[in-house]
Amino acid sequence: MSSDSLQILCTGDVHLGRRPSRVPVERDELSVRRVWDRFVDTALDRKVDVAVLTGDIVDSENQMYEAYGALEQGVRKLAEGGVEVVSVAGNHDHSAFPRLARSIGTDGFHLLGQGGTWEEVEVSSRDGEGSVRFVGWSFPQATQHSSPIGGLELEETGVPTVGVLHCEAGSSEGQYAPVRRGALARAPAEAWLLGHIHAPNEHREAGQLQLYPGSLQPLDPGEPGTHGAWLIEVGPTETTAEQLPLASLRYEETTIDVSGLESEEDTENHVLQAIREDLAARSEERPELAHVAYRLTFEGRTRLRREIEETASRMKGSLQPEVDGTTATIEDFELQARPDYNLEELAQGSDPPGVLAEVLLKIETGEISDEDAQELLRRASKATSTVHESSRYEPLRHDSETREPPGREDLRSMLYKQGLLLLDELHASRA
Ligand SMILES: [Mn+2]
Repeated sequence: MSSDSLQILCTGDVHLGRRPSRVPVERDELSVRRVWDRFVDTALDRKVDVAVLTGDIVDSENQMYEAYGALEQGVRKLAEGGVEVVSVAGNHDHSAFPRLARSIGTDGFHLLGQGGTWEEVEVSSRDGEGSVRFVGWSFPQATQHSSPIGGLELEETGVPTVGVLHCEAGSSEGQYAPVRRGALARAPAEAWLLGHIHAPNEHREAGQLQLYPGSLQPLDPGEPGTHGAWLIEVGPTETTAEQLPLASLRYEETTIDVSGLESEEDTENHVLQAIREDLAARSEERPELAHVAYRLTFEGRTRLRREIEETASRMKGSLQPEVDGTTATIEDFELQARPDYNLEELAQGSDPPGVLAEVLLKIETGEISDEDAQELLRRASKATSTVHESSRYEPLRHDSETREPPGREDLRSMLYKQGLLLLDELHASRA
């Protein structure tokens, strides 16, 4: 590190108080708290100049002395160890952070932009050779429907500048501080360190770094891949970012080809071997990884679809192999493997399997001008809409992923899969 650059360790969306879903609950090393402690120790060990927290460090309000205590302890430890802490509040911890600011005071801890205003602070490197200006804005309440960037007035001073903000970058509307990337890029700043989106994303807009560090520990299967903190170096000519994979957990999506399998036992061995091989590679690459939760997709052609379904269901509940200290579970699976019989041949017959095969071919090829296929889609659409509109599932309609009922393509794929399972049944009962 050159003497006039400044090192930052950055994280956001830690959600202290939440538990990662669909992993063994008794495993303490998978808790968010443990990885937060690792973040604090890493900042101290590496003697970084600043720790930046981009919001949602605590999961939610009026809860959990435990979660708040972990935040307070970590921040104190950093400040006392000579690491300046620069933070903003997110939608989840809009009141936890101001409370922390009141209890810790300002020495070494900077909560920027309380009450939804913009605020600056200049921090020097440990050796006093370099300094960086931080500018940030905090959520004043749990939602913010307009872009906060309009209120930012930032003078150019010649000091490298880093913006810190919890927001939905790249959105023009939303309830969590929607901000256009172009608007961020127009601010005279070398980099933006952002929070709210849990997927890590190192984006450059017009040469400006716009970094989402992502959740520190992944919290559910929707957060696959490598997670951890980010090391940022702000130098006189460039700003670099590097991910430090501190997470003890990984959600992984893996495809397994089941073509050519002969028996149920074969299936179990094949799945186990695929997982052990993947696990060995990941464990060697990252010895501190404690657990991988796999979501398996079975592909290929096989006559063992029913057997694979049963075997995988059984393994999902019980399997827990270990390789070099890293354990694994099957969190879920999807059977996309196709039967090994020939639908075209079957469709020649006029018996029930023949009629069903004919309909499946039409659904598969998308030949939905056919009247029977149309009628099927209509009925499927009606059935799923009824469920979707049920008051019981009302909360799901607030989520962008489940706001709309299944579309035509989803329905077609659902019908196709169900049809194949029905065909398997017909075959089995005939054999
Ligand atoms: Mn958030």
